[in-house]
Amino acid sequence: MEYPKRVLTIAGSAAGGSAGIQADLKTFQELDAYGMSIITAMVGRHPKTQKNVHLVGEEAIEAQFATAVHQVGVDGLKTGMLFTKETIELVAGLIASSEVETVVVDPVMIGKMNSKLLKEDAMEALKLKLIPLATIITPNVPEASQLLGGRTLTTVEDLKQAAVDLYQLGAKNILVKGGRLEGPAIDVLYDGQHVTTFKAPRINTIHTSGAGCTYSAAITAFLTKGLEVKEAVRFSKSFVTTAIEHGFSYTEVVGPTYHAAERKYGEAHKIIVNEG
Ligand code: PXL
Repeated sequence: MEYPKRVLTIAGSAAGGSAGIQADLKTFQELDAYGMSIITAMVGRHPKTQKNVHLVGEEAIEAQFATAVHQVGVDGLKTGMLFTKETIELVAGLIASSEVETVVVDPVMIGKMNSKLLKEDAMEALKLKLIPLATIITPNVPEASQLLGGRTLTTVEDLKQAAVDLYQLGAKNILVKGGRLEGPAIDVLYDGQHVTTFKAPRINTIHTSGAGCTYSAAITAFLTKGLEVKEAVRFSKSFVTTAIEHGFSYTEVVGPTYHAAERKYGEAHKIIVNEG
């Protein structure tokens, strides 16, 4: 039997199950990858203190890394919410000292409910230590804007320029996701030579919690299976678009995307790919 590829997420636990580690593992499972996790922080609001982010210490992160990377072995990994400068530096050092080649960095900064997922003083470490190790980074519009010092991004042309400029940070591929602009959901990929756009229809829903986590987890799984970057992005955008289309909520607030949607309904969204 051929074993599934081993994929690792290094991210925050989202107690509600829609985002972070939980979204990543559900995505890995749907795409037949063997999911592993390193929890860097736990997100869950305490009813009395209102504290929302609970950190995991350095030793625990190192221990999880040793188990996943040195004991089981990792074919590809992604990073999500790392929250502090110290965690970013630790994780970047661990990745750099490993032989893992497929590294997807989702530069998570702000959640859908406006929760803060990265401390302000962590931005430099993200740019200087972690992003240069990446096969691909996957910022959304606010994240790309922050990485570019607060630049306003409103059109697809702006996203193309942003992708080209972010390439200077040292990642091999830049995917700027345009889901937060108006009109169709157009994402822009720059690989150092060519700009490619990926277009999906806009889906009229508020239930998109964890969509970014799901997208980058899918990219990690597809890259680890050996797909070229463009193909991995195309398949992943299709997967996340179908998951968004079937998003739902158990509560009155923003709910999860439905990770099982593509499998359950046998649908895959057609993504329109254009060069230049
Ligand atoms: O969707 C961004 C995100 C990532 N990681 C964790 C989160 C969230 C959003 O809430 O909680 C742990």
